[in-house]
Amino acid sequence: MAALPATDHLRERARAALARCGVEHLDESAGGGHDARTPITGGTLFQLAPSSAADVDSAVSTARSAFSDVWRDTPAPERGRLVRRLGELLREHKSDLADLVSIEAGKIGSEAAGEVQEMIDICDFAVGLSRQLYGRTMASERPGHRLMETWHPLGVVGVVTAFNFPVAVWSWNTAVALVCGDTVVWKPSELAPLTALACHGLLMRAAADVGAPQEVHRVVLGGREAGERLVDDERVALLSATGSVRMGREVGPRVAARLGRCLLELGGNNAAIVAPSADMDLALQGVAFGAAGTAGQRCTTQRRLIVHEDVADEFTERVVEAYGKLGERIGDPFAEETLVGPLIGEKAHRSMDEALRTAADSGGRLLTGGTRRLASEAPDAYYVDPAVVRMPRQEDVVRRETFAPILYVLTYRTFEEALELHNGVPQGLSGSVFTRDQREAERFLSSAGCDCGIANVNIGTSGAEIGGAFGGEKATGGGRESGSDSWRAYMRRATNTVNYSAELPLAQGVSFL
Ligand code: UN1
Repeated sequence: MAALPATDHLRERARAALARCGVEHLDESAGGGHDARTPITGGTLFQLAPSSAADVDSAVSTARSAFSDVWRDTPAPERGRLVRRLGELLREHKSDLADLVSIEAGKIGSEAAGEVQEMIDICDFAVGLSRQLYGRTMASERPGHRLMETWHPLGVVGVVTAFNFPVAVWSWNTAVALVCGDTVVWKPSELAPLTALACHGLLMRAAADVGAPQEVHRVVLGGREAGERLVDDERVALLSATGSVRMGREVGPRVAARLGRCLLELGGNNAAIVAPSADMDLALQGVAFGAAGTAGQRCTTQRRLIVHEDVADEFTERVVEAYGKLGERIGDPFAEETLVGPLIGEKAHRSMDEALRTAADSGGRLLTGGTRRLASEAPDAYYVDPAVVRMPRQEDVVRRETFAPILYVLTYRTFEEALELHNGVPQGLSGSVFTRDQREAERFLSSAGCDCGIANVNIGTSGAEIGGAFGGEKATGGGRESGSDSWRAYMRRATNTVNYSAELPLAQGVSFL
């Protein structure tokens, strides 16, 4: 592995990018603070002061007042101007934000830039949406009556995000919530506070530029406690949380207990089926990016390959060969040739190791990868060769999501068997089939086919566009964010009946008085 950049260099690069995004001053704590680290070297960049309970409360109060005093009554197209300005600033600062994403999440340059592009795209989408928050008008059963639905802002939206898409997922929620008339309190991952401060800085600049109140958005930093305060705060009308299934199982019931709304985007355990008729070159590209891209740290990462037994040996060999080539391109995400950056940290590496051991104990055969590349100058950085493991059956370890680059290979004989394996996991985020057989493709997309929120044909499991609704079923939590009509989750619906006649007929023909 080529030499890694020094932590000092990354710190200065981060500082410069932050300053350009309007964050001149970091609230650094002299000890006892929370480390902002980079997985590139495993080194500490800054020590930041976490938000106290009082800070979280005051962020919610501020956002709540901005909501009720100004924002909910600001016309939606006017609210769209704020998001349009944010989109412009994101374009201007694309490389600054991409640098920060690489530094904090370890993404390679093109993926970091892609993540920022995803933010720009959702801003464009949300600006259009600001003139399209349509309600329906229905035919009333009564003469001289109008029946319709109107949509109204909800209130404060609490946004809790994960390290792996530190900025895109925030933007899906925030761009849409802001045009819907909500205000936002964001708790980013503890592992990615710097990207959050930069986004907040740009949004504050956008607000100043268009004359919108800056209080529409607040950031709180910290770990579990800060998140819990948002979860339990009755003033948070919608809690949108991205993270593990375990986190969702805690958050969901707590928000439900106060009858709040929840939007959950939890773990995936995504599979691609490769049928004998597939275009194998295309399938190989889709599988390599889906399984090894982002070092296996997307919710949409492909974790299982379900390949027909007639083509299993040949296709798996090609995957292993492709992984061999990737092996020469693991390392510093800022280096042009790198395709696989670091794991986020020691814990991720430990889970990967444990999963590989459990898989081996369950009859799995490691075909490639799994070894750590130790960089002598950065003993706390975790670079690994993406792994491929052939499994005799879909054992428990395969049914769990391990947030690391492990691809389990399973084989099938009939398409029904493939579907059964595909759906035979607790999670339901994304799935795909590579086939040239139209019947298989349609069957996969049918009601009895893939049971995920995202189902693709001849495209891998990851890399969704923002225009569609993003999210999954079963243990993935059921939430939908980003495009299509996901905006409805951020608004409340009122059904209105207006009587413009001189009579008062009752519905269902009821008579009274
Ligand atoms: C995530 O991993 O939480 O579809 C989000 C994708 C990206 C978003 C992933 N557009 O892979």
